[in-house]
Amino acid sequence: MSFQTPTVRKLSAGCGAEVLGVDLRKPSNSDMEIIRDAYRDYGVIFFRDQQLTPEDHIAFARRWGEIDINKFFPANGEYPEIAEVGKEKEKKTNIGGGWHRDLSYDPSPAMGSILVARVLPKEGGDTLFSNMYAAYEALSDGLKETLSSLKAVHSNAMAFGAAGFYKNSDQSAGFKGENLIGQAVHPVIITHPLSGRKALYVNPAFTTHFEGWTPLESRPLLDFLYAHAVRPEFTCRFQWREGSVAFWDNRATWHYAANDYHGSRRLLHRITIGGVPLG
Ligand SMILES: O=C(O)CCC(=O)C(=O)O
Ligand SMILES: [Fe+2]
Repeated sequence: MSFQTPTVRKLSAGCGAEVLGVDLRKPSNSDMEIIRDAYRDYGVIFFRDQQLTPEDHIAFARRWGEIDINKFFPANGEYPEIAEVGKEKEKKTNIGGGWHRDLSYDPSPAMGSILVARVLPKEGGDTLFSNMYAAYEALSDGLKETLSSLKAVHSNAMAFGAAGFYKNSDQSAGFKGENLIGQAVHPVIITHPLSGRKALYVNPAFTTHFEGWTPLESRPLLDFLYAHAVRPEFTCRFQWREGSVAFWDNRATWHYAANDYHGSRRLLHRITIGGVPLG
């Protein structure tokens, strides 16, 4: 039991917050309420100086919902619930090295992930996030209106298929499931299931086109949205330290893993929590 009240401190005006003064091995009910509110309000939250074993990581994740076991990433041998997000020192390709939200190609896309630092480079390897509520809110009324009637197709083939990015990179040996590709259709603007707020939902890694439009017709508007969505005002940048934990909401944010630590190893443990269909 912790007797301290956790403090929530924004990481930047537009995105993310640190929740300080909580031990994730044994959060009290009131700690959980503060964490839940911060998660809903900021889209991504960060913790410092944690000491989570893999079992603690799994137990904390289970408090949020069912664990989604990743079809593509290498699992940690002993714990199938934990995906290994890593880059060995001789590799050049990292995981998540472009702006994206995870798993938007699933019909019920994952709620979010809890990422725990295990091995960090001496410098570099930050993770950036962008707030898709802010991105939506900053659009003109005219474009909001146009987007509100559109749906988009999301596919994992470009990233995880046999001809996809990872299978044709120096990370290919670690990836599996290239025969499990699939797609889903979601509204371009979702109403977030926890906050009730509207958020932009297309993303550069997985969205292929607007439903009923060709990929070529879709490209210019998607490209505009992708450039808009990562305006610095909507983003924050998290510097990992030993003991750091990030917990993001895939529906409310995008993320980007900076690939600026060639020659060093980096390893994080990720647990993903299942989600619901989006409307
Ligand atoms: O390594 C990171 O910082 C994030 C990688 C990523 O995109 C993910 O785990 O979903
Ligand atoms: Fe990711």
